[in-house]
Amino acid sequence: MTETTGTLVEGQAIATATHDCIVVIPTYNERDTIVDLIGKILELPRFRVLVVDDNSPDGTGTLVTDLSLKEPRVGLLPRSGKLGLGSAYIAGFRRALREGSQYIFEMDADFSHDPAYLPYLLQAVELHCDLAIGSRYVRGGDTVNWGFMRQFISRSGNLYAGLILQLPTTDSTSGFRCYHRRVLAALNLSAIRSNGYAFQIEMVYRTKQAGFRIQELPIIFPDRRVGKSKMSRHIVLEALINVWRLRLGLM
Ligand SMILES: Nc1nc2c(ncn2[C@@H]2O[C@H](COP(=O)(O)OP(=O)(O)OP(=O)(O)O)[C@@H](O)[C@H]2O)c(=O)[nH]1
Ligand SMILES: [Mg+2]
Repeated sequence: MTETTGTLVEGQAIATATHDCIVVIPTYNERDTIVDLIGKILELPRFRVLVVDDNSPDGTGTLVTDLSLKEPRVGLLPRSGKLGLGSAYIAGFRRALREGSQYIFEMDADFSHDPAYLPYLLQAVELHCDLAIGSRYVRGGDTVNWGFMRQFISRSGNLYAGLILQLPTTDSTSGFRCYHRRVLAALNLSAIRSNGYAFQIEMVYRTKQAGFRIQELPIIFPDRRVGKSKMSRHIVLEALINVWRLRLGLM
């Protein structure tokens, strides 16, 4: 299989048998954390990193470019401007599939997702399921330093989506995940329209509809250490509406 060769595709080293895991990290203004985070991930020998940066005004992309020149396990997918989380992941997934990665992870850049959980998500997919989700709302999971409103929006949004779409998950908006490549290869990525939290919900729904096994694992999720949140009213509204669009087969 081409997955295990080490030749170059479009200037990027493709996955090898020893580096079969890739963490796709979308970034917009994450210069304070991205270098430390990548360093932690690279301590895991099987892992590579692909940052999808939307031309961050704070120079996140430049930092990642500098790292990628020294470290072949780091890649950058630059985009022209802030085009949204969902489309950043789709672009990253396509690249990861093309490069032959077996295990394709999603992760935020702000250290809310502790890289120490990566091997644990990987093990779940290697042994038991096709998609493993780091969950704040299963037993053993939790959030730290969240205000009442943030808790309320996240918990009620997850209940709402779970009920309407009959999801097998308690934390369907979590962006800390490991997909086996067979899931992303089977889904029609061009049909995914959601861009904010709705993107994560839509991906769980489509993964379940396609008959794949999904497992949640508990994570402790602290608030971002530094930098600014990209959550907006628009993102919450998109999620509320798209859940019904999915349910009614309109997207
Ligand atoms: N490429 C790209 N990345 C984005 C975009 N919006 C958010 N991100 C990244 O997606 C990840 C999650 O965004 P966050 O702002 O942390 O969202 P959140 O965790 O719900 O909210 P906070 O933790 O409160 O900031 C971070 O790594 C962001 O930099 C976007 O439009 N494009
Ligand atoms: Mg965050």
